Amino acid sequence: VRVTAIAGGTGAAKLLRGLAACVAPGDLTVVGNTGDDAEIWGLHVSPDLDTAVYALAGRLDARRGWGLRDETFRCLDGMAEYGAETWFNLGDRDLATHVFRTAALRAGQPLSTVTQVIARRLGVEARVLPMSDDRLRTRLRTPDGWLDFQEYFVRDKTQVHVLEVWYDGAGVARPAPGVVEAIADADVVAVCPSNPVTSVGPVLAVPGIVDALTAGRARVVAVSPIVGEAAVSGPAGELMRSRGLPVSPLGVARAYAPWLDVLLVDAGDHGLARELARLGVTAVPADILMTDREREVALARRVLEAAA
Ligand code: FO1
Repeated sequence: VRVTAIAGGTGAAKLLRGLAACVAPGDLTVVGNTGDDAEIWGLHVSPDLDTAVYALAGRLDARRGWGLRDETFRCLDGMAEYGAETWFNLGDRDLATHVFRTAALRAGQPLSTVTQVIARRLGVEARVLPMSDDRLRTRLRTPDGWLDFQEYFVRDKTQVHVLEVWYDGAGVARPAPGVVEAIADADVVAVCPSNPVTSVGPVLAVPGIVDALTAGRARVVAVSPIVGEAAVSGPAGELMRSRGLPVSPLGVARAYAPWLDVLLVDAGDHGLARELARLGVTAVPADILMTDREREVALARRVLEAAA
């Protein structure tokens, strides 16, 4: 079974680990969000690509859900001594990834190539692709003006009111090489339980990706990042509201409806099955919280079964 996963950050990492346990490595492709990418200290940081790669390499810090296990932050301390901004916590070993990536990008390599090199060097056999090699940035309008995603998420800890979300560069971005093919040739497209607005939204904003999802023969299965009327983690609720979407699995289905076949929902939300069916989406109850490794694998299996 060929599986292509559309992935954002922390929630995605868990399902990706589960999928990697169920699918032959050559049959798993990850299409990662780059709307969260940021320039920190002059370095190109791709948080969601790195989260996917570190998770698949078995090196993700489990408690934080980002960065590397057994990390140290001595460079960060040094930057603080120089009075640099240190709200974005770059670990020492993680820095090597950003230095390596930035140098390759400056030498003219596309992000997709350097991502693949990083993944291979860390022993990841699945293919990890950025959604695009072109610059696309998620920006958020607040009463005090526009913020980059990481300013909103990390620096301001999401404690600002969001009026609008904008994908800067989406009009001209092209899917990275292999992305459209990975969707078109997949048997299953898994949409990870990531924020529909700031993790999956930027991927869908790249012209050509929704067309590939709509035209493809794959069964498209999403895992709801919402249980009841709240996000499992992060600001998905507030951001869905800013888009006029109900904060419920129904809102997730509405965001994905034209091409979504199946939505895995918490058992307590299965009462929404009829309304979901009206959107053309089949609700499948599942244990979607992935609180341990066995549940990650069990949920991945459920995704594959639901697709079959
Ligand atoms: N998230 C935080 O909440 N605080 C941080 O200081 C932080 C640093 C960081 C460094 C590298 C990296 O790859 C990710 C990092 N993240 C941090 C996570 C990141 O903001 C989020 O994973 C995503 O952008 C949302 O999916």
